[in-house]
Amino acid sequence: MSDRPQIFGIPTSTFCWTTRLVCAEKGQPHDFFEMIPGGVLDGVRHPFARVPVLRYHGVTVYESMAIARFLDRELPGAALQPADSFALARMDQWISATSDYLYDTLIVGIVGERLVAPLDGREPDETIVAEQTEVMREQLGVIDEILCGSRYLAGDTLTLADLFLAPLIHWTDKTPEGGEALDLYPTLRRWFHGMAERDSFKATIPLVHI
Ligand SMILES: N[C@@H](CCC(=O)N[C@@H](CS)C(=O)NCC(=O)O)C(=O)O
Repeated sequence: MSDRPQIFGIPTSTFCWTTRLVCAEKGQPHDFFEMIPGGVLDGVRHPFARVPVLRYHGVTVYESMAIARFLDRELPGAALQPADSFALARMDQWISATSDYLYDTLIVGIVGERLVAPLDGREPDETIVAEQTEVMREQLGVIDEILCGSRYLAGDTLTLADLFLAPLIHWTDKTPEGGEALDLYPTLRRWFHGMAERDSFKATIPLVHI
């Protein structure tokens, strides 16, 4: 039985990437196995046909927030969850907002139409792109305002919340609409630049060129 965290999923998935970032931030090696949503690999499956799934010491955990929190507690290395209850609530708040609202807009709406649709052999739906661009600008503005007041999303220390958001911004920046929207918010851009410069980010960045 492996004593390293084993993560099953797809490299481009932001949720999978976050769980890998947690391992890298803790300075702990992990093994990544490509498994499509709905797949079964080496006995590992997600009962709701999603990814990622973590297997560690023979136990499986799914849902990226559960995985991220578990890995942070379980692995040695600097804590990625604040001890202070208010800061912890802020972290949870931004993980939730990122995984729900921002994911729907940036990844499903913008990246899904601009980057994924052509790979699937279909034309981007320009109505969706136009609608979601408006929403994206508003949402990124909210994040920018937060980052004007603190270095990271939940205060002046890096937390899991930053590791949930950074992969979304990476893919968004690869679209024309996303790049333009990010240019409106220099503080958010600066935060992302800092995230992209981290060793953890460089070690886990998906090796695909879109
Ligand atoms: N709430 C889940 C969401 C995971 C999720 O939606 N993963 C995507 C990949 S980024 C997926 O498996 N999509 C497959 C589908 O929607 O059928 C988590 O946080 O792990």
